[in-house]
Amino acid sequence: GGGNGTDSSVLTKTKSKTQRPPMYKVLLLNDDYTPMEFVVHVLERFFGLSHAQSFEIMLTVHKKGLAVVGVFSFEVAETKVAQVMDFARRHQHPLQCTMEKD
Ligand code: NFA
Repeated sequence: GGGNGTDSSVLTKTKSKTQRPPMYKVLLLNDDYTPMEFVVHVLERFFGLSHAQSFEIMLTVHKKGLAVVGVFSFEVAETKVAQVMDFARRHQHPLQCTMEKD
């Protein structure tokens, strides 16, 4: 049978895979009202991206409707989503940020 047992005539190896934590994509969603400069600022501030990278991702969100901003562990992704949502809410912008399993 399977594994490394002695119960069958055909021996198959059981590959021991090192366990990695599941990763989560953080997504930014387009809307009609949040200023482009605000989105660029969010990307620089909470994702440590350069101004050029931030501008590029902002334009992708604007044109395609959404973009992946980064891929993180569950805890880090959750924190980034909460930070962005809170910052947008405090500035009264409808910007939406969410996460999904990679
Ligand atoms: N679509 C927004 C605008 O035209 C800009 C924007 C980009 C909003 C990315 C949200 C995310 N002002």
